[in-house]
Amino acid sequence: MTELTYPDLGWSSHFARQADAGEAHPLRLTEIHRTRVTALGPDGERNLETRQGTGTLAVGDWVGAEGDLITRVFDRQSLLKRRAAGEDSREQLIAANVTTLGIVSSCNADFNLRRIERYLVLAADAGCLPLVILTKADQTDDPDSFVHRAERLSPLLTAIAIDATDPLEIKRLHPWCREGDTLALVGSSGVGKTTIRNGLTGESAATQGIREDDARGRHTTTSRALVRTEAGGWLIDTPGMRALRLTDAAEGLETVFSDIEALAADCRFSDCGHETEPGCAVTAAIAAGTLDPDRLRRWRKLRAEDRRNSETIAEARARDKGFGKMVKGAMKRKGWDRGG
Ligand SMILES: Nc1nc2c(ncn2[C@@H]2O[C@H](COP(=O)(O)OP(=O)(O)OP(=O)(O)O)[C@@H](O)[C@H]2O)c(=O)[nH]1
Ligand SMILES: [Mg+2]
Repeated sequence: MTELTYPDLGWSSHFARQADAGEAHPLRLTEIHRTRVTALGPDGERNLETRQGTGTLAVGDWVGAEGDLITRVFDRQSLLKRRAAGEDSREQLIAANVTTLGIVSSCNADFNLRRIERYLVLAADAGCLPLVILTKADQTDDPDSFVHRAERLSPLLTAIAIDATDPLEIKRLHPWCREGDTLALVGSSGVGKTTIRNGLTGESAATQGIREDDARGRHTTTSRALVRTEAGGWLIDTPGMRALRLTDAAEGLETVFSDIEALAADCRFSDCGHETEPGCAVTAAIAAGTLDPDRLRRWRKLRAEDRRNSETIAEARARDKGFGKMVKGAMKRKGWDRGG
């Protein structure tokens, strides 16, 4: 790889302000493994270790290190996180210091407005711009209809339909991955994230054919990685997500559903449930036809989910603490805490 400068790596005044005089050269994390991470600096790639465990680090993070040991993580410009899948209630970091979240879906059965909207909340909450990338435009007669339906979700949203296997069409994504930019790709398995990655970087990372029956792919990419694009910026490819579970996303919800939140502020009662209360501005807007009842339903659902997931984490922590206290108490009663 040719020599990289700090601006090449995405370093900006946001991070420079946090650096101490005489601090060792900061590095950017490109891959995270169970016990070690890979980092990139102007001098090239290095393996680093951490005392805290790698769970609190994200691909795209800027870190300071002494020798091979990470000593600090710079405050992030943006952070994408979700609640882990399955019974696990932990928060999982997806990527850090991302400028644009590329929400990848295809012009086929994968296209789902509710899922895209969920990713919009993720982007707004993380503090990055959303870009909807609709692949497999070559497999439909009317890619524009997919673009229009996606863009109707938010006035600030850009959607692009491309054939990701066509190098010329891939170039339309260059404005989002120029020098200093970091574009992270998320979406279901098989939608073409790695195909876009290969088109933008000139690499040939593994992609896989999808099953014909349900338009869903097998998981081909198994870990996240920060890679340089030919346009000069960075790209983070991620493994396909079966379900995105939001966590602590109240701010993102407020941004994506700002119209409903603004209406709710005009309700007569501050704790209005927008059901049958008198003086409800939300139900009035639905009656007047200015608010889509489906949008209200989606907002309710996401908000309920976010509250449930965010609470679960707090509760899990409280439970852990409670359990710790109980164990300590029992040990004290048995005299085990005095080394007996
Ligand atoms: N015709 C066509 N095929 C595409 C397009 N984008 C991706 N594909 C194909 O779809 C399949 C899956 O693409 P991948 O890039 O592996 O999908 P992915 O999103 O990285 O999947 P995971 O790594 O499992 O999350 C491959 O066979 C690609 O060649 C497109 O725009 N048009
Ligand atoms: Mg992939």
